[in-house]
Amino acid sequence: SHHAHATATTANFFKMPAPWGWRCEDGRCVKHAAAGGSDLVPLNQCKLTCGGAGVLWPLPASASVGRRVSLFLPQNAALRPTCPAQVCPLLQEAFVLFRDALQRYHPDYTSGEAPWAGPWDAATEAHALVVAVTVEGAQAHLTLDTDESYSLSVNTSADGAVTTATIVAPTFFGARHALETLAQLVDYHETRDALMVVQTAAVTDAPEFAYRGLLVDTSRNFVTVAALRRTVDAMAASKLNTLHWHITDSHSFPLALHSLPNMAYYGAYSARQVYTPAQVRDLVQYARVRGVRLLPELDAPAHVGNGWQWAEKEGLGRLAVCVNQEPWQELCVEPPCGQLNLANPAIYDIIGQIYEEMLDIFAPVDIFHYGGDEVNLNCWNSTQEINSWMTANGHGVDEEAYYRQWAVFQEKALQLMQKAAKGRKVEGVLWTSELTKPGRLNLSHNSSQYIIQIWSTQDDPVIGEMLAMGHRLIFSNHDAWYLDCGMGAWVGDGNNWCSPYKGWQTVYDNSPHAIATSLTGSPNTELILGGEAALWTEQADTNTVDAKVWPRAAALAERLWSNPSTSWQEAETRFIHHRQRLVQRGVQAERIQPQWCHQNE
Ligand code: CP6
Repeated sequence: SHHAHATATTANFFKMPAPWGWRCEDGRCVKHAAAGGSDLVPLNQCKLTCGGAGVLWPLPASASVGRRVSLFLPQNAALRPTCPAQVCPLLQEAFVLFRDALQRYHPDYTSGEAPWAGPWDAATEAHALVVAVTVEGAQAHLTLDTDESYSLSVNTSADGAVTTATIVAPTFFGARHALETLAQLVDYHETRDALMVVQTAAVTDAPEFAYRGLLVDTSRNFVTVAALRRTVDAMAASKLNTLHWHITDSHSFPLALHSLPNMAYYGAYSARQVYTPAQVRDLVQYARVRGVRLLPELDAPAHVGNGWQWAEKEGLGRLAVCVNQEPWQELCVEPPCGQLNLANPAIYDIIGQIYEEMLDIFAPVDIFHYGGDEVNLNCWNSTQEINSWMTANGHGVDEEAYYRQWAVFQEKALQLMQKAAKGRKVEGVLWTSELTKPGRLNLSHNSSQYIIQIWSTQDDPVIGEMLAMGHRLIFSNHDAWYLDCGMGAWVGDGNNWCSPYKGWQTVYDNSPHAIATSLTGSPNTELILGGEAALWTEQADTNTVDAKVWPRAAALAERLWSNPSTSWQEAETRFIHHRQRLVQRGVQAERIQPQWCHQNE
């Protein structure tokens, strides 16, 4: 072609066909070593034209994608919705986000509309992308029963003037996922300054697991609402559906409650480092249109401390004991510690009030996390007030007596939640702990109603025990899905309690069904709700969440959405591509490898 002998100048540089271009041959991208020609394309376009399943993340249950693309401009993408009245506004919002994702494919995007410049030929300017979405059901909030499936088919008129993407989904949540998949079948065309969309595709898709989560701790270090929003953006792009917000812990209590303002007044790191009820409500809505539920946690009876001191000054007695004390370091893992004072009945009034306001500002809450991890019996037993109370009430002070009172605490917490929920069903989650060992949890209620979140290693017999007891499980085994570690020892005591950094490969290859099968001989498909990666923030804050979480949490996302039978090697190219999309969404995701590898694969 006439391009072949063109000479690169700084003026024409970016409009020149790349001499290192790619070509599609038998469904594979083939590197073209000869000097440029018009059939040579950058690798991203080659991935699309060579069968766009090569760029999808997480991999759909079934997808076939045609090789041809059509050029179009983002202002010519239009929604044609069919939906129940309750979900139409959500769908409209999701489509605005879809259009924004398209704008972000432009390399010079900064905000709003990208600087599209052309010039374009008439066909490109006239081409329309019609997105016809049918949502069948009226469900507007995620639950564990929500059907997130969808079908997506892309077809293009014979004259090439209109590409129609037809989406059918039982719920808004499935339709929203379909828009994410469709956005992945679009990319920027470098030399034409336009978008390209595949002309044909057929995708049917549904998640393997209903619960696909990410924990963010905002107590050890504060994380701004803006950073939480970015986290939700990346979750949406990866089809994760639950942001488990470990809001409070012993270190700080940043949740500003109208009913109990003293909690944050005493417990926040500073007046700025708080979440107001209005900010929380906004974030709940922000997440909802992105297909994400917020799952609030109030960790108790351990992992409390700062924030609870006000009660003593107001004559309510001590709500928390061992606060900021170090002798508990060994089991608490870290100072400053604290645990609720079992001997003070006021703790139940206070957590009841906190639950009530949390249900209000996070409404509608379908799952609540009670924490319930890492109680240090030494703290309770060596606190005179508690020790005397145990004896005076005839409980005794041996180890099992304390475990029983811990179980009584969880029972009361559950009842307070039920009262606060006013008849609505709120599922409850507990961490694995000494309490979840066989025989300790069951009191008057049927304890298997708890969902148990596993944080111990994948070989821990507790997993089999929990399944035998009929508990539903969320996997967060720390040997694969804890994302916090990596910088070595922390706090200057040489106690490096973190297990080593988990690469995305480790995250990807960790399979709940495989773990359950190895422990019990069965994948226990019904009881395993899914999994969750965790960012504890002893060593992370606003500035570092993006790179610590992403793209590794996207590896989790494919494990939980697609549950691939293959391991990470098969996924690497797609993963690198998805990481790039996360960056385009404004997330400062970690780099996987040099760009050189990507261009020379
Ligand atoms: N905080 C709380 C933590 C941890 C847990 N709960 C934790 C324990 C061990 C490791 C990492 C984190 N920091 N509230 C356990 C669920 Cl390795």
